Amino acid sequence: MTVASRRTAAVVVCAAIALALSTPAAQAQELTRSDGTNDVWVSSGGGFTRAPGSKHADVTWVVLRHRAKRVVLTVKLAELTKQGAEVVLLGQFRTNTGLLRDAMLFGQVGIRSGYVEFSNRTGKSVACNNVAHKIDYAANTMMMSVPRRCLNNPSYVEFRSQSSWVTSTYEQVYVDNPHNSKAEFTGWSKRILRG
Ligand SMILES: [Ca+2]
Ligand SMILES: [Ca+2]
Repeated sequence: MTVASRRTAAVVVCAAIALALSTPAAQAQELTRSDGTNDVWVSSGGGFTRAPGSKHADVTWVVLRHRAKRVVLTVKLAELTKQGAEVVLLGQFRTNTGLLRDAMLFGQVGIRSGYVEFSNRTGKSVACNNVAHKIDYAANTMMMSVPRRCLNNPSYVEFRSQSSWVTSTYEQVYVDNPHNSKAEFTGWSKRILRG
C-alpha cells in the first residue's frame, strides 16, 4: 500500500467512525409496535368485556420517538371518526429518575381538533408549555409531542399507552392498547434512549 492509498484508507475509516458516532445523535431513538385488530374491550360502567368488530379505539400501530428536545407519541387507529362524545389517547411516561407523568389528548364534541392535559400520576395538573398535538381524522392518527424539559430531560423514557372512544351518550367506553390484546396493560415499554 502506497502512502497515498494508506492516507485514503485512513480518511475513509475516519469518515466511517465519524458517521457511526454522529448518526445516533442525529436521529430520534424510537420504539415502534404493531397491534392486532379486533382486540377492543368495552365497559358500560362495570368491568370490561370484549367488543369484537369494534374499530373505534382499535390501535394498529404505535411509535414513541425520543428526540433531542421532544418525546413524541403517535398512534394509528383502525378507524378514527368524529362520531361519539370523545376519543382519548393516554400516554404515560416513566423516566430514568422515576418521574411519572401522564399526557391525555382529548378530541371531543365541539373540540374535535383536540387538546392535551399534562399531569402527575394522581391526575394533578402539571405545567408544561408548548405541548403539541394533532388528531388526523383522515389518516386515523393521534399524536402528542411533549418537550423533554417537562420530563426533566431524561436519559431514557419508558411509556405505556391506551386509546379510548366514548359513545355519544357517555354510557360506554371502548378501549385498546398497543401493548397486548387485553383490556389493560400495567407494565412499561422498553427504555427508549434520547436520540
Ligand atoms: Ca388493536
Ligand atoms: Ca391491543
